[in-house]
Amino acid sequence: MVENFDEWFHDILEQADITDSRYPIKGMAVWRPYGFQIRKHSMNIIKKLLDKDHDEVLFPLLVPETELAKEGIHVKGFEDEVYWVTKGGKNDLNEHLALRPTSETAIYPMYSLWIRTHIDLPIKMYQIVNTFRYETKHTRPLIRVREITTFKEAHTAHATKEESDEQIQDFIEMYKEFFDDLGIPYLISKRPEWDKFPGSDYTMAFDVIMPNGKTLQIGTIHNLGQTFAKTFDITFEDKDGEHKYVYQTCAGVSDRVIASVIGIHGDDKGLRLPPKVSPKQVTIIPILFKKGKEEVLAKCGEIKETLENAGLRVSIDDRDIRPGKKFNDWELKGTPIKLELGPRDLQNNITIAMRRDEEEKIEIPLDESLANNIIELLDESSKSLSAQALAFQEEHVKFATDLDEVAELVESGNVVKFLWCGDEEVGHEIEEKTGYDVLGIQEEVSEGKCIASGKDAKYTALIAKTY
Ligand code: PR8
Repeated sequence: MVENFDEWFHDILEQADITDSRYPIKGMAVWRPYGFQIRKHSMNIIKKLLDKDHDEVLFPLLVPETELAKEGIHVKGFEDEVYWVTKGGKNDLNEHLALRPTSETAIYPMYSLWIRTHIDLPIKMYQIVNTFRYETKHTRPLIRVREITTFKEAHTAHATKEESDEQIQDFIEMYKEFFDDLGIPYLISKRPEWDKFPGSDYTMAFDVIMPNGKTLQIGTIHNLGQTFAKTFDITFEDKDGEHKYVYQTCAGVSDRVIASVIGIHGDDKGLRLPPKVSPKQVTIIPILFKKGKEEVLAKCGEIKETLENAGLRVSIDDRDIRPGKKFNDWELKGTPIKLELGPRDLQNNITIAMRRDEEEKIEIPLDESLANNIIELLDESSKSLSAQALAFQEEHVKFATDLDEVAELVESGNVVKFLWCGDEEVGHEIEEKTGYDVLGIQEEVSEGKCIASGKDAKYTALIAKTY
């Protein structure tokens, strides 16, 4: 799988019924029922986190050209990626309408109308919508798509710069909680100047290391300063009676989160889903013979009901096919726990549990402790997936002291930490010489020399092959 991760990833999406890329538009795929469920459960986690202090809203998909064009730096960043609606039926439209590549230019003109005084602040809103980007780099399902079907975008406005910086920290904590729930480890860094969000003051990013060593940016948080406030005239009357521009932030995650769940936890047999997002957490597989068939199925039904009453998502695979085939299918689909029940188990009043994350078979008594035992197994399985993923990340971040060593380590599947003076030209030089991307800076340092310029180092930074 590691040797050929891209192929594995492509195949598993089709085999496990996640998406179907045969839809006849490049970069746009269909969510199939199993994938849709994973997507739904993942979205529910982030929604729950946002609902604590954000309001959910829904803006139109189309953005007038005049609004999109208003913020010069922003539009420059997106101009090659925008899809345009230019006709309504047979009529040419007077004003071209953009399919939102992201919604700053749709939302902020409305913020300008809604925000009047300091009492209206802070304003914190989010929406989960589809956005469109005419990506010119190689498209890949979930990873780089042209219709981002699951774009969670949060947009906040504050009275002071300090509050906006605090909001960035709040988003970082929120994303940590989100990714922790999915068992996804991450590297957080501040993007270099040349890679920050168009129009922002600074960008904080979450990257994950995929099994082939390439990193995937799975979430970004941007401090927009007052740039958009000035463009869209978003002002408020402060306590002192003065009219001031707001400070803004925005933060986004996308379908890529699902890609990372699939890629990071999967193995040669298929998916290994964290219980929190798995469509079913327990799949019961009856072992049926002619004799005793009814009793076994009846007991499976009872188990299902008991577990569902305990809040779990459970299914019985009663298809008329060999049990071996069912086991393989559910290994492929990554159900966290399989429960096997045959006539002999029924006699002994037990069921055999198998966790997807390990080979061992465990006998579970069919008594009042059943639900608790299963919940405990799910919990262990969730922790073990997280621990394995974290161990992988820890093994794959290495420190290098010269550019040759950087190349050696990146080529063998690592992300590399190095000392950097922080100068932009030196950063570009490092990227040009190595052919990799500087992800961003992590900590400030007071000792050591820059890997490329030999000047005093200011930061530790990360460099990697990226998606
Ligand atoms: C913003 N505005 O837009 P961002 N396919 C899949 N995922 C993608 C793609 C793509 N083509 N492009 C980006 N992403 C801000 C924040 C509102 C919200 C994912 O930020 O352009 C990446 O994981 O950085 C990225 O981190 C996230 O969307 C947000 O996009």
